[in-house]
Amino acid sequence: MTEYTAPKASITSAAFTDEIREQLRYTQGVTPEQATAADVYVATAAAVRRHLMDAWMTTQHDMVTGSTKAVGYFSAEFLMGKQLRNALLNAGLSDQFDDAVKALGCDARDVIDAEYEPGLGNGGLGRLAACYIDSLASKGVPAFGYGIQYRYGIFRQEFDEQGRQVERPDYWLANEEPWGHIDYNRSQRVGFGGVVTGKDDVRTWEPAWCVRAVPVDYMVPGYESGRVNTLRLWSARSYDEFDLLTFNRSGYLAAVKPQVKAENISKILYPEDSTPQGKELRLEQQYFFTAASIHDAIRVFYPGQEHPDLTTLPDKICFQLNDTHPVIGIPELMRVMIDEYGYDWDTAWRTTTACFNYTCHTLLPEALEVWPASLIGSLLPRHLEIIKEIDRRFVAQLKTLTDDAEKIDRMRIVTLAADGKEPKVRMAYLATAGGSHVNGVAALHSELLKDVTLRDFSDVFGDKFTNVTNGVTPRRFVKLANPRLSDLITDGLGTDRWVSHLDMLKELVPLAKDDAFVRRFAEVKQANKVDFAAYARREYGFEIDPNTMINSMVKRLHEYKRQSLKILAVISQYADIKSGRVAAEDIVPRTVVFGAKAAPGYRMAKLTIRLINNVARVINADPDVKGRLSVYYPWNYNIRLAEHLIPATDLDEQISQAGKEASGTGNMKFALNGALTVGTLDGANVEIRELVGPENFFLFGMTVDEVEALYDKGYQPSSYYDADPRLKQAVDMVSDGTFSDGDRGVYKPLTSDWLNKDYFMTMADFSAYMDIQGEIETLYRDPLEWNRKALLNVANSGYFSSDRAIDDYLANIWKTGPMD
Ligand code: 26Q
Repeated sequence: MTEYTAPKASITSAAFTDEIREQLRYTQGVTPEQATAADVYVATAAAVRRHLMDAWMTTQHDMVTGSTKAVGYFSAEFLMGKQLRNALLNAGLSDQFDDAVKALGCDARDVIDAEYEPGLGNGGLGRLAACYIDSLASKGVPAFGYGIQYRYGIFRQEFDEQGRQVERPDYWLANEEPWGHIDYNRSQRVGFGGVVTGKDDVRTWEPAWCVRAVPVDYMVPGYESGRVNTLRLWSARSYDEFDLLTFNRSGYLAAVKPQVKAENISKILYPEDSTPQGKELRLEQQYFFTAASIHDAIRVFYPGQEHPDLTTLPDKICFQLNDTHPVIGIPELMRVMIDEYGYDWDTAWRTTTACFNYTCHTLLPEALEVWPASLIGSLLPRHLEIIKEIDRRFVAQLKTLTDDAEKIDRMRIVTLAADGKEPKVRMAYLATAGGSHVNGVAALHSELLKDVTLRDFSDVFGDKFTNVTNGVTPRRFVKLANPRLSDLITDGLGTDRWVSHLDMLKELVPLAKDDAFVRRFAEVKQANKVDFAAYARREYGFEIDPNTMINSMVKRLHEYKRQSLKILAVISQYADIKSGRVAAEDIVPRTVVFGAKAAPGYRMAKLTIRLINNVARVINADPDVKGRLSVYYPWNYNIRLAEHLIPATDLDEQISQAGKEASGTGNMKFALNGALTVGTLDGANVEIRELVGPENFFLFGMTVDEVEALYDKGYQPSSYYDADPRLKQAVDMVSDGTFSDGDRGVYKPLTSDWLNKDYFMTMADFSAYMDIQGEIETLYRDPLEWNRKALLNVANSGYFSSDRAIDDYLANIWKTGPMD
């Protein structure tokens, strides 16, 4: 495959400044003198879009007329982060922008800050989708991202006086949003409810109500590829079809009710990130965006054709299902082909299974999506019929392959109505049966998927299963977030090609022997820490000492991720100093930074947040530990905070219970930015450790097998509490009111869970976790050696580029590549 590179935007700073001025004047209607930073932001965004427009149109044209198969990445979440810097970088306009804002008399930072961060995702899965569409565009692969333009993104997190999480609505569209282009002329009709009529072979679905799906298009510019793909996010609108009868009879409010119902569909992102709740609205969202997207793909690839040959669809586009959220797309494509275009079942099934592939992001059984058949039946009656028929044929197929009746029952897509339980539809099974490939997101995870979660399926359809280890985009998370490190890398390698060929970082390995280079690396880290301290002061009012070890744990708050383990270790170290067992001068000064949102209904997670905040309050106010140990919990962890914190971090925490974190992607971002990891053998940690070298990774804790064995043996968390006085003291301090102004009741649910249930075995791993701290401190006392190892983490983490992950998808799943 040849690399297509369009000429870089060659425009002078003066010309770009004029373009911004023109946008200010003719779009915003303000003079440069009147313009605020927010005005300049909007004008710059418009100017950048204008620059990308030709490449965008060429890309779309080439995609439709060319012979390269495209990718449709279906995801309920795209956690994009702010767009301006990234768009400038990929449009080749970064320097021009810096000059232009100066010429316009404003501060680049104010302009960047004026953009409100879109939070259309919960965490890892949503951010992964954003990284992947960046890589697809950067490789010149024809691709669409398809999702939902929620009106309210992930909630804004605040903390109250008690340290409790408070959720505030995130109305990100309150101000002008210059990136999305609403295309009313390419809307799609999506139906819901109603009845199905007709004979067996000709069925007609008459929906009871319809929603208008309006696409909002975002340009996705590739880095140095000259290509600009599309992220198409659907917004739900109502058709202005007032039922006049209703209008006359029950008045205006009743008449606008359907409007409200329609527009509700894309109103809010569900803030649960792993325990799906069977909410009707959630299913409506899923069907809404997948149906609109499938129809859109047909419109795009068969323009103006009344009788398209849909059997060629798999040659034109394949659909990647980002977890089970878009799986309802499988019966939808079946329905479209059979009911709308008259294909027979077998043809429709061949086409559908050739189009779809499914990525699983979990191992937690409770996170596998399951819908009551009755709910699907009332919302999507035709789809339920089709799902049942898929299930019927699937069971028949299984009977030809195995005699094991129990196994067949276990594999049913629609569960049998047994023991008074109503039938349910298992979306992961539907995805596995209805697509060509199933992949996990890290080597260990993919193995466990085959061996545990989808074991029966891998026995029967072993060929479908594969692994694609996650990756992150080096553009946003290294080049933009860490300009100092980027310059050092470019200097070390003598080229900046690494930004799109991240495996080149390997060539830094020899430089880890060069003390002078390691010192330069250390200076970069130190400067980033100073920057972060300033940022934390400005944004949060924190006084962080950049001369301490910055030790970060940022991710969603979940029991399996074990923020509890970290906070107990912090408490234990605090207790060591308070009791005089350890002299404050003898510990390595450390600043622990947490960042995490909890699902609003997740009681244990929210109580953990409260605990962390109160531990921070007590420790930071205690003169006995001042300058030695401090804890900060900046609220509302988001992409922007990640971009500031990650480059400044010395030590990253990846301490989930082995076998629970599918992959993790924060771990990759930290390693690429020269943090060392303390972690368990879980998710992608396993591969990070192998690649950076076991000597450059702080490993602790039980393995998957040891965890299993302990469950089997009968796990008793209190025995660990009894056996390790450090653990006992830490837990007791949580119980005795030290962190709740003497109130012994507040954390009872937490402490009693730790001692009696502790499903994720925090107690069992505590001692090992404490023991590794000694090693961490010893190494940190030797800055040259610490930084040498940190540099080796950078040098050996090139594999974790999302460009490599996309190469794997292209080669093993999608079987396509860059456009000619
Ligand atoms: C489903 C149904 C109803 C409501 C919510 C949901 C829902 C929403 C989001 C379920 C799961 C999610 C998100 C899951 C997620 O982010 N998983 C993470 O994916 C990362 C990318 O692969 C991995 O690195 C993480 O290990 C995994 O936890």
